[in-house]
Amino acid sequence: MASNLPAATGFLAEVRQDGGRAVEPVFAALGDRDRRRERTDDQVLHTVLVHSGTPDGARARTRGGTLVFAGELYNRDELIRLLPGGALPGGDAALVAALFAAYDVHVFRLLNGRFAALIADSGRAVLATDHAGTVPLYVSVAPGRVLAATEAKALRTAPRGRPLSAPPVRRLPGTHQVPAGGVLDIAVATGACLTHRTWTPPLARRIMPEAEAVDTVRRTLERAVVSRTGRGTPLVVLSGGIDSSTVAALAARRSLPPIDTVSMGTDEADEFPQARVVARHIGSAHREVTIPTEELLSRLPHTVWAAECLDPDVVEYLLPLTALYLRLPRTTDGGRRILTGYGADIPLGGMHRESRLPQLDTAVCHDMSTFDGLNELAPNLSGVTGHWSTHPYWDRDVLDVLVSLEAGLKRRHGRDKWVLRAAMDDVLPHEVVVRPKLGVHEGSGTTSSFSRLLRDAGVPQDLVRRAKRLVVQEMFDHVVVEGRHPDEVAADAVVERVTGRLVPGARPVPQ
Ligand code: IOT
Ligand code: MG
Repeated sequence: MASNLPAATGFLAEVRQDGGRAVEPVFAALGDRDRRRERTDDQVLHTVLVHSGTPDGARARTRGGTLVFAGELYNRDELIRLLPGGALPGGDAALVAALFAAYDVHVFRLLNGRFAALIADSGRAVLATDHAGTVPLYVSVAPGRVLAATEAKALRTAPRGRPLSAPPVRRLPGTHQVPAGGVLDIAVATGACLTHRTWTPPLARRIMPEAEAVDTVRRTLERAVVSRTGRGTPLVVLSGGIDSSTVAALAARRSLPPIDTVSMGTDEADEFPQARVVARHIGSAHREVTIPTEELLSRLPHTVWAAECLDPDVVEYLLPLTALYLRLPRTTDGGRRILTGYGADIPLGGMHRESRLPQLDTAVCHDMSTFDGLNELAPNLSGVTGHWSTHPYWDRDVLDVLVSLEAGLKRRHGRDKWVLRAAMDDVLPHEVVVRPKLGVHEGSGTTSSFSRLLRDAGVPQDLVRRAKRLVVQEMFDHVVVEGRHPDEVAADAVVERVTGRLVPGARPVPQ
């Protein structure tokens, strides 16, 4: 059901005063392409939207121009109340455009959503991401020309842009990533750029009685799940751990027909029994997908292609999910709306098997100040098969609550993520509520099989981490910088080259 997805899931937009030829973009995101060229004031706006049937909802007129919007909003009701007479504009793009007339760039401080946006208006190009930059946005700027796209590879053939005070993209000189919770307000004629921050992770911690904390987490999460389920039957990617089981259970409570759940495993490891307990409990229509390890590892280039991520740890988290999404082809009904439990461990310190509170909060502070640019929440992971994924734990309100709870509510009574577990005590089976964390990279054997691939190629154990980083970098160069399709990039050939560079004379270990 196309109408159940956002009007657009990606775009390229080119604002120019100098004429010139439009850039022909490549995207990992699957979908129809809608191209348009329009003249606004003294500039030309050329856009390519990635969509699944209703691209008009992703464009809206502003007073002096046009807004393009990829993604969706989760606080429409609140936002509509801000309009004169509570007028109800059509889609999310129209709502943001109407609010831009009243608030200008500060409209982006009001939004709780998952989006990237560009407004070409009266000689300005305004670029914005949601609070957490969950839909990545890249930009290249020169006097008289602003190019922006939701994938860096779409800008690979752009003429070189000028330096900006935003993070540069590896080996694409002049291309930058718009920061999470960032707005760039660019004067097109000169390329001068003003940066605003619309969100920053809370630094202070809130002290609350247990019951109040538990209740706040439950209510905020419920709202985040409900605003993401859409009209059709949602699909939840379910590991059976507390994070995704919570999302599935809350989605199931709001849905009359059974929701769909799917679990992936490999021929080496799975968490199928754990996920089955949850699926049975909530009455979901559940599927299990077993992916051979060889197939899993062959999806490394696809993962880097979709996420445009250079961090080898994050690529290991995303690889099993990408391999799963590639096993869920889009049907004639269109792409699915997929909910995940991704990201819960970041504000709750769930990755840190550590009971001391200072260490826990140090980890939370570190992770909340380093997530930007990793693209681990990027919609393109499921977008490669035309699906739209969304992550309730990184809802702006949920994140504000979870990050700001004092560490003693996150680790309590000997349990990690205590406040979340306690919030779900009456909804999930006890064994699920108390199940210790197993990361997707562990539960699917991804970390160990990627390490083994390198060791078998001749990389000594102490160089495996370094080799993983180099493999991911080389894949990035092929599928982002050179714009190659990941099917043309053989993971084992890359591994062989990296091994050769790292360990000259290495001989593959006989199998
Ligand atoms: P993990 O929490 O295991 O998995 C993330 C999500 O992927 C789950 O909530 C679930 O929706 C889905 N998932 C996991 N395993 C399966 C499976 N077998 N079948 C189907 N769906 C599955 C890593 C991690 O442990 O993922 N992600 C962490 C931390 C990220 C660290 N990043 C950072 N510091 N910037 C997370 O918070 O999700
Ligand atoms: Mg998790």
